[in-house]
Amino acid sequence: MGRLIVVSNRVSPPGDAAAGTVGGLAMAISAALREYSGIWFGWSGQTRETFTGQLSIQQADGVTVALVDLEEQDRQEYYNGYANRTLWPLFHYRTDLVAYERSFSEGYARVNSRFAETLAPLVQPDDFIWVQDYHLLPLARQLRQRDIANRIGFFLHIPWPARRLLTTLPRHAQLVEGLFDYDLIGFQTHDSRDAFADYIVQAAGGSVTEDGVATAFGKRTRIGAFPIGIDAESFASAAHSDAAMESFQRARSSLLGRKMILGVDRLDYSKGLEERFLAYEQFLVDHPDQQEKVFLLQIATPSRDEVEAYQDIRSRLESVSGRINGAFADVDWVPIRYVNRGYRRDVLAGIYRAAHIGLVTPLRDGMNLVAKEYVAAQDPEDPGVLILSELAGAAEQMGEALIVNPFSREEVAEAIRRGLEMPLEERKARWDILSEGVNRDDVTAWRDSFVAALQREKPGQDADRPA
Ligand code: GDG
Repeated sequence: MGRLIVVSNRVSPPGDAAAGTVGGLAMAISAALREYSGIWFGWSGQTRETFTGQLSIQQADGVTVALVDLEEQDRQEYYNGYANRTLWPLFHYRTDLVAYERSFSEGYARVNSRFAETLAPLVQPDDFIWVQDYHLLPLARQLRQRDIANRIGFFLHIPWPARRLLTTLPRHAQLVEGLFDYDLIGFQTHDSRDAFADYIVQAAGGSVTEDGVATAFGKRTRIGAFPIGIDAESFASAAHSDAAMESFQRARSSLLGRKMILGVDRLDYSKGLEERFLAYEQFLVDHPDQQEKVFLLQIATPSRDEVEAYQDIRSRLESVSGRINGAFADVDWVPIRYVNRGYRRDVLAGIYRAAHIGLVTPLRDGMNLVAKEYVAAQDPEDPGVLILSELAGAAEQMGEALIVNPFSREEVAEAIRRGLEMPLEERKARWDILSEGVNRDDVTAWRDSFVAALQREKPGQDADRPA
């Protein structure tokens, strides 16, 4: 079998993952590359005056990392522009935040072409290529134009939007047609897969078979749901590390008999943080006897802060949490501890374990790995309760959580009450099932099922063959 070449916008070398400072996607990719000796290709995060296509190559843990610098205009138009101001809000159902600027789509096309131009000379005939996420939807097309006939798969980490939303995007058909140059397109959920199929049938006049062969634009590809998981084994060992024990003790001793509700998110409007704060406020109003007996610890790590919508949500959250704290706090109790910093992975695992409730209420989310990490970190003899949004991809797999509509303050407030009162026996019964799923459907299962499905496809042929 050939090498695996993973392509993603940003690259986190395995060394960083071991240091415990990277997010869910990076952990997943490191795990995939540990298995197959391969190359991880992506943007260095650096810019220079003019694009040279020069690669910086490093070796780490059997993985070759190949990084390319972009131009400042690329960062603005491709990364801050089309990726994070057009596609991200649209695919998360925030049409009110979508910016359609011609320079953004030009920058997006340019960077995908630059990625292909730089990557193509590295590709050997037996390699298979796995492209990650919404930054690189047109990359296969760009590679095919450079005569790369290898198997190429694509995995979308975020939701695929409903047809009526996608059709608001200028040149949506061109974007979707480009995807047919992949041999396999993976989604997080059946829901996303079905939304894609609906577009193919209703908007593109194509067809999709039961087993996922999609035909349209005179081409065919295969689609499927491949729900991503966490690296359950390494997370379990992080949860038993000295650092985790220490952060667990520190969090628990700060409780003073109170119960802790925990949120952990990138600071992003898709995560529903404002709605979460308001639902928690509703809980305090509905249950005055619970005031001073609980608190909400919200860890929100700043993200994409060059984009205005992210600056806005940050200041809104400061103001809403400040208002709630001002209204409810007492000399020795603050209802919301709102923290804008990141923690090491092992420290985070200890904090998860100390929380009586994991509150995961995104308004839209491809999967949501925090829900899975929260489950993985619990004490089996005294597990906490997961409250999970029905609009997170994870809800398709985690039906034993308390599933809520994140837009309903009443529902979330009621789930908090239920979670706080849930008897040990019920907590254990729910957790047993959740934990089994998190361990079984982990990142290894995700990687293996995607790679196996990609290898079943004939390299580069299905996409070219007339339908
Ligand atoms: C995208 C999709 C999909 C957060 N704070 C800290 C920290 N984190 C880690 C969490 C978790 C990861 O970041 C976040 O993953 P999510 O899945 O929740 O969300 P996105 O970043 O939006 O990821 C999402 C994912 O891709 C994978 O496909 O599930 O739907 O949007 O792992 O633990 N990690 C550390 N310190 C922090 O303070 N170390």
